[in-house]
Amino acid sequence: MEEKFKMWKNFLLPYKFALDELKTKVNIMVEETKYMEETSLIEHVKTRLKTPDSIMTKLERKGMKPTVANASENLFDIAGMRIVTPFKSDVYQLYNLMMNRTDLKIVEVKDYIRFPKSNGYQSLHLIVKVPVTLSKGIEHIFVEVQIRTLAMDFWASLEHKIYYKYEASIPAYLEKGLKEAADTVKELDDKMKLIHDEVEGLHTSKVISIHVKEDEGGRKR
Ligand code: 0O2
Repeated sequence: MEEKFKMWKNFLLPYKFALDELKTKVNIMVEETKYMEETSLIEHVKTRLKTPDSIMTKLERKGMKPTVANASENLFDIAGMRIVTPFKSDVYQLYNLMMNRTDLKIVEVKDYIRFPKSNGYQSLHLIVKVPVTLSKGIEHIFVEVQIRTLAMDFWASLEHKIYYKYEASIPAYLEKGLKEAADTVKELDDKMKLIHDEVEGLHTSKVISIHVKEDEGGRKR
């Protein structure tokens, strides 16, 4: 038993390092954007490693033997990162920044924002290959990255709770409520972005109007 525990712990170590590496890269992208555009692309970032138990359960669900080799070859969400952004445009800006990096390789994209799931779930899912330098050499580790807005995240957390409470068979009236809430999330995201852009625009015109007054030497006062 002890031996098995050690084997899984050893297997999971590079996945933890991949999350550490990716966190640093995301921080750099966010800090740089903050410096250049005076805007913050993220609200918060969370990471998680699947436990050996949940890895084994997932492999068995997929009809595979719960071995380390099968996990390594067939599971791409052992390491997971969730990035929560203020606005939908930030999701795609982050995606572009990640795509343009030579030290990351995006191998799969599932855009549940453009194409939401039938229950209303929205999020951008990426499988990213992250290089990790170990004493034995470089390993490329898969990390599942979910990027979504605060509003999408709020919806997904509630849906997740309901899904587990009802063991995947959610009553129809709750399903309908969740679908309606998902539509509201979409509207809210669009409206908040409009208001935000409006405020940014107002801010700019205010600065211009002060500048004009100064240029006119106060004649119109
Ligand atoms: P956890 O505990 O969050 O990790 P896969 O199951 O990965 O082989 P799938 O289902 O095609 O294949 O993957 P997909 O669509 O990329 O979704 C994987 C993860 O996205 C899920 O992981 C959830 O975290 C999230 N997700 C997907 N659909 C929904 C949804 O309808 N509602 C919510 N709340 N989250 C969703 P896990 O492993 O299910 O759970």
